[in-house]
Amino acid sequence: MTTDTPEDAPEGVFITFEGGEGAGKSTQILRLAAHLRALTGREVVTTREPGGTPKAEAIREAVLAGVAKPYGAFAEALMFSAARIDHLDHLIRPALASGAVVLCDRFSDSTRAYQGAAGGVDEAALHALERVVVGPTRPQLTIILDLPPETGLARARQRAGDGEGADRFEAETLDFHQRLRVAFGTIAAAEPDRCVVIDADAAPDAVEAAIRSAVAVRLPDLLSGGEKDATENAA
Ligand code: Z5A
Repeated sequence: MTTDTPEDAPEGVFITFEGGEGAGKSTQILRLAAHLRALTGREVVTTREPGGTPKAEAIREAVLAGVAKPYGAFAEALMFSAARIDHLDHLIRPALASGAVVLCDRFSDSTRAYQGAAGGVDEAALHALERVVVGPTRPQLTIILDLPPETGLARARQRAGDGEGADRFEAETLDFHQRLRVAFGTIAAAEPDRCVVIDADAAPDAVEAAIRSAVAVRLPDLLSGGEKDATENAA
């Protein structure tokens, strides 16, 4: 498969969303996608990890049901990586090659945080795995939605309703979720050019405005084709 951008297409843009449970990633991805479509006229693809392709969605179902848990966090990292390989090959890279904007709900930072910092897998091993799996297909921008884990877990529980049980990771201890929050903060501090941390403990409209502003500042070329007024409103 070729990854060359066709001559008449703009370069693809890869943006990932990260954060703890119930941080508002899905909500905000849909809002940003609508905004970017209206403002730029570009094709905007929304997707998620684990998942995004039929094979990766099958892995998602298994891993979130806890199938790999008895084998340990490194085995889970391998499952997420297997899903990511299919997702990259069959959705993300082709979309970027065609010039689309790809908005992805979680990506390799989630492996670093969940299986690494919170799950105890050796950082160097995960780094090597990420290098092999992701290669050069790295996000230009990563939006980290930050909020206290208690708030995010309460949101996730409320959404699920009383009838549904927690999935493999929602069922982890509060301490695990606190380590996740620290881990995402550490990733942002280590890669400030790629990452921006947004306060997600605010009303959805306020979070949306902060995200639009960050995109306008960090990816000015993405918006340069859009109307000036709309860009100013977003900032
Ligand atoms: N995982 C991993 O361990 N390693 C990896 O490499 C990868 C993933 C890629 C995926 O599950 C799990 O896989 C995840 C990490 C692990 N852990 N878990 N569980 P998932 O996709 O089902 O879960 P999630 O990524 O945490 O998504 P989520 O729980 O759906 O949260 P969200 O997308 O960030 O939030 P939301 O759906 O937009 O909002 C949640 C609820 O809050 C909903 O009712 C909204 O209406 C509400 N909401 C949203 N924003 C607000 C604000 N601002 N105020 C109030 N209420 C709000």
